Amino acid sequence: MKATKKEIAIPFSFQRHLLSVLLLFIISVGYTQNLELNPTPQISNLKNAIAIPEKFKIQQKNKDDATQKLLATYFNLKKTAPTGFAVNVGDIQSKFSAKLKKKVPSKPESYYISISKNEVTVIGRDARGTYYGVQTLLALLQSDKMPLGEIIDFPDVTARGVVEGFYGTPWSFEHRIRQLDFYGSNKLNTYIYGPKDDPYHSSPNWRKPYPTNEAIQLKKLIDRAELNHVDFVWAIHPGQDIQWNDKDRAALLHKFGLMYDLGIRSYAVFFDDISGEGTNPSQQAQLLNYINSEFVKLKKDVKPLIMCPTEYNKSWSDPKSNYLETLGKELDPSIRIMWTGNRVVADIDQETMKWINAKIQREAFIWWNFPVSDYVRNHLLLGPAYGNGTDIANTISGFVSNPMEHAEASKIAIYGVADYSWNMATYQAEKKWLNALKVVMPESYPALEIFARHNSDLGPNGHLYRREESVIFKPKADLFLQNLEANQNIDNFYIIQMEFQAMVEASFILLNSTDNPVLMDEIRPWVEQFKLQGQSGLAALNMYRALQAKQTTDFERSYHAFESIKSQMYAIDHTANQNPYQPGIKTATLVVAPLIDTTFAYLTDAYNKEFNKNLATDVNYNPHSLYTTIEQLKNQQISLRDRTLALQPPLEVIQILPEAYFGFELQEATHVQKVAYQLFPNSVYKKVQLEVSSDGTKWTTVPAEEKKEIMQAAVKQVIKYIRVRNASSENLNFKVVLFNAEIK
Ligand code: 14T
Repeated sequence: MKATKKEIAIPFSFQRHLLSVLLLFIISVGYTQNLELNPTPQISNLKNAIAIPEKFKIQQKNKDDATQKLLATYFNLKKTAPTGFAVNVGDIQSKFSAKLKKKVPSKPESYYISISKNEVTVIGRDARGTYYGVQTLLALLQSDKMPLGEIIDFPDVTARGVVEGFYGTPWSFEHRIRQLDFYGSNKLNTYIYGPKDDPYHSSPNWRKPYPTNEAIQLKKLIDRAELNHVDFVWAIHPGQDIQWNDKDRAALLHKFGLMYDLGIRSYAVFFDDISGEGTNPSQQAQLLNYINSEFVKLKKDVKPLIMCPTEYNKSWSDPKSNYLETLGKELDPSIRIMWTGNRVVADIDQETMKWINAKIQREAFIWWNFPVSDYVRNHLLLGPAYGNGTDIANTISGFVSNPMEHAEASKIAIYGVADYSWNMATYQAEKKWLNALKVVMPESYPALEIFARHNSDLGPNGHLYRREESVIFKPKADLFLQNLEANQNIDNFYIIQMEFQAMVEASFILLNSTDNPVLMDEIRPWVEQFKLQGQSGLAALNMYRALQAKQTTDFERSYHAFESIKSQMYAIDHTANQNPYQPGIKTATLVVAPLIDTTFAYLTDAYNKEFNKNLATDVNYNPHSLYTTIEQLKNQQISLRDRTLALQPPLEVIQILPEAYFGFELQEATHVQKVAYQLFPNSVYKKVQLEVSSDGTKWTTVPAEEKKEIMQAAVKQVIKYIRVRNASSENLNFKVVLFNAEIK
């Protein structure tokens, strides 16, 4: 149990009663469970519920503005009743009995609550602890009954929250406001503002002040963060063009000063995703130490600096460079260093932490790249937040989640992160996930559950990160296919049918729901797609029934219905969410989609054989493949849209050795019309060649012309292979921005 942890000073009186508390804890678990407190309190010893009091006598000892406003959302503070249920709120400096004060853990942000028949007392270790105590009290008041007893609570991890650090459309002002409120009520204390697409965060405009309108908006967010006791960490990303000189040093300090005037009291400097001079660890350390001594320390009210290193994950850390060791040695020990784990996208365990902490000589600040979807933008990641060790609390200085550009949908994962980082040992991913669904959709959560259960995996991707999906349904789908393909009786036909029906019904319910329109605005095209997908499943099952009964008319009707549904799905995939990276709308890709497509192909084939027909067995199938020698590209997806075959471009810089290449292998020799590719920087155009071949051995160079940074070539040949090859003798580093071929 938590009370035995040695780094937390537990009051002596409490230790004496450890055993009885343990017993009470076990007895009260059944009760506290339906309270759905998030995060789960460390020690809650609650029993004997009373009716929720109606008249409150507020005895204010609290001076914190945020807590005051929070109390005012529930209690009438202006006109408190002379008698009634007494509410005593204050921090450890306030007037409370020594006996009660002793119960407050010594850890920052901790609080103690005692509830009796006549009164409740909330004492915080500090202002934030008091605020959290009141959040817990208000959550208790939301339930049907008010429990009696006590709660002793404190966070496991110092900094807990979210880093808005993804590529793509940054969150809107309204979304950020909703997020900050959500963090407050779930005891998350950190919001790191670092959207890759804010020009004033990154090169070259990091030096400039925000224009007035942007500054006004930011100020409002900063105030909102304060109201929620969230540290608004403003991040700067100067590495791509920073000069290691006094001028840029001053520019950085100046920008920090401007942000200070807007109300910022926490800062981060990101050196991720850069190349060149900016990556030098000694220079980075010098600059940060300078900011630390000339700004952070002088201001007194500024929190410790956070930095994101260039080598921010193990797979990118070059053993020869000594980059991380240099930071470890040279960076002031008060500066926090971020880490994403063994890979760019990874879950964190003890091993991960041992490795990195030894190198950087401090506890790494975890940047968890979940549920971020900027490298699989056609998917929604709505599953539970699982996979991180529940034994790493003492080895990290922070834990923040990098979310999806869909802010509201990201709350499902963030809710779990709030619990995980507050109380790791008791964290149950699945249980918290179910609660989260209720929180984001208080009415339609059963429908959301069906949708979310089937929309959690990312599909194959360059980061090799996958999530479980359709877990309960998978064995049923497997059994169905096994029986189908063995030509055996399908015992669980109705179970499969019910699932497809549930998909359709859940979609209708969601599309008509009003309990979270903000969420629906984000996920609507995926729900539309999911509805059609369920309907396509039902059509496939009808094909099965018709084939069994040898009803050819019915079979062909269902077959054509299936085709028509697929063509509607194709239309959605080609109109909604048309970003240049992973355009389109994909749903239930891990289990449900293959089940439906395999069933359809199998049945059509069987029908063709039995009735001597020639119906097509695949719909929307892309027969072409990626053709490359470059490891970093091998897991990249390719798409066929209308007649254009396209490589879905990765975000990162690709290393390409002499003679290495990337391109397409077409299913058969095909008439290729136009090819276009864009690489960054453009200077590499001189060093690569566009080539085509009909057998993969004899290659012909195709001349290409640069138009608006894009290389374009008219091929007009029947060929099977097409590629861009490094024709120089150098190792090239570039980003593939675009590569596509128009085929007949
Ligand atoms: F800074 C980091 F810790 C980090 O993870 N940076 C980015 C992040 O902004 C992005 O959302 C995330 C998921 O795509 O991964 C990092 O992005 C990349 C990934 C790459 F492979 C940036 C450059 C890359 F080469």
